[in-house]
Amino acid sequence: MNSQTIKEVDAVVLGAGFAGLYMLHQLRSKGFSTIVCEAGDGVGGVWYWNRYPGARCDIESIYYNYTFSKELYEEWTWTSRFPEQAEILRYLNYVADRFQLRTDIQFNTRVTAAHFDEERHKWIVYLNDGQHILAKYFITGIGCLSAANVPNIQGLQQFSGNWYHTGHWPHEKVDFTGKRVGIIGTGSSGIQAIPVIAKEAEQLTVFQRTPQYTIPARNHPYDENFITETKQNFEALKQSMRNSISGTPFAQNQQSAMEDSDDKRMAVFEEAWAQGGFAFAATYDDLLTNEQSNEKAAEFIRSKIRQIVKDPVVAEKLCPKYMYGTKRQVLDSDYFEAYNRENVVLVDVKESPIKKITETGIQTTDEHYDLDRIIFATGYDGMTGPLFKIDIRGRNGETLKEKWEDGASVQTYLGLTTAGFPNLFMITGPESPSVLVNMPIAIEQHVEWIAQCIDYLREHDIDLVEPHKEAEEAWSKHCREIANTTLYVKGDSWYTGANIEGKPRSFLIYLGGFDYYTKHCHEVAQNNYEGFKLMRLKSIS
Ligand code: NA7
Repeated sequence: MNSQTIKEVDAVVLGAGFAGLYMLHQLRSKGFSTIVCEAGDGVGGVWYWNRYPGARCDIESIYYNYTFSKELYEEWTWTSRFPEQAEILRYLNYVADRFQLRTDIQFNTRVTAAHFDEERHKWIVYLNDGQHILAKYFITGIGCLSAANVPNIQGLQQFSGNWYHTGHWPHEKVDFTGKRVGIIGTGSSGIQAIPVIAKEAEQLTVFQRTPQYTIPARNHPYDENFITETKQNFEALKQSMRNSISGTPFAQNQQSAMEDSDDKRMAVFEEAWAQGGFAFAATYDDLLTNEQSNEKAAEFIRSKIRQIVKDPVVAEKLCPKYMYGTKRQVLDSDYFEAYNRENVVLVDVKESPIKKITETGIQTTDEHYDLDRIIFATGYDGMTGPLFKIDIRGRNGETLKEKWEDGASVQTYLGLTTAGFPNLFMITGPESPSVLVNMPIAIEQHVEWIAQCIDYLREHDIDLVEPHKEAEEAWSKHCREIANTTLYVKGDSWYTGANIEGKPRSFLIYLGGFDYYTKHCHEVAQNNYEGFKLMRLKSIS
């Protein structure tokens, strides 16, 4: 490539979301020169891009934040149980200012490629302006759900109205007043947006391919005493989250759903439903391993949908028939209630598929729907998608995409590194547990491990780190073996890649528990980075 070196640093980090900001803070505090490249013009990552109406986090705010700084935890006060996008974005901006991170973030900078130069033993990180940065370490903090999926539906270019993807929402407010709006997709994003847009739009048509098991979030403002007590309890909270199975302080009930009588189980489900949030998922420990238990949970939620939705035909279309939890659990605020409004129409696109988009709306096999606006809440090419968007090449010019055969045979060691790509680290990479863990807590663990590793390399005069092939084969095998004992692998979701046409099916999340994962990563480090090749340049050349 004809490109100029504009800088040489110890590390280039991709993305200024939760991962990139903390990675920068950690590396800088250890004295490593670091540049964060961020495509947007501000910090926030997923919370910078996802500005659709109703966007909020579905992990409780007092848990969904950094824990590395007690002072930071005490300074910041969340207003409600489930924080809205704008509040999380304010928090991340506060963090960036509080730790003076902006000076080392290069905004409006998209990394197009990163090639490992085997002569210089450096990463050449190519930017969208044609220039490049040289770095010893290349660290991705680009999230697992950042490569938007806009389905290839014939005719989109002809549509005369505006269209949007929830993950690339305009920064200015989109006004739906008096508009006929169509929304495709009923995952977390669609389910959050639908009740909000329904209140504003003249008409909202929901194009549903697969219904969802969604649980009421039961969001509410926090009261002052609760916040004070939580802050006073910071150290215990931090430890319980960092040593937990899911990065939250909740204990999982250790019992099978089949051990309780029907009445008792109903009472347990009712209580969790009333409590809202992820309490439902924690009611029994075998909802995702035992099909009978799973069906009990599924039928409970279906019964709730039938109670809430007044039109029985619509209610039936909204009732999922696949196994509960094999798609990511969704939390909602008055989602099913929205279908009782006169201006909301549900179209089942499995029954009558979308044929094309026309100049004036969406044509299904049965009917044409006149629309002024179309929203794609169609999700993401998860896990591998963001990495494959960048031309990442390791030894012998091999791309990550080639090595992983387009995602059919992903191999990593600890979900953090991969053989053939020295000094590359992935925060929340495939085969790490992070997407099923409270993300900021998972990110802190990854970031601290990577920073300690880099520090160790400097201390021991080591230039390159790369996993042994056998170590990564064993890790990938271990990940798959655990996944295969669960029902997750049977579902069609972004977890398995089934949501993307033509994507090879594979389950790329470590399910052995965040606590075990953390302990294992720690032991690897304690054992002088067991499973890794640690190389000195003088012994290479
Ligand atoms: P999700 O959860 O992947 O949901 C995407 C939705 O879009 C889902 O209902 C899909 O149906 C639907 N979809 C995707 N492609 C199409 C086409 N071609 N036609 C019709 N419908 C389609 O993405 P979200 O953005 O909602 O949530 C992502 C994550 O963000 C979520 O898991 C949380 O972690 C937060 P399908 O189910 O594939 O049949």
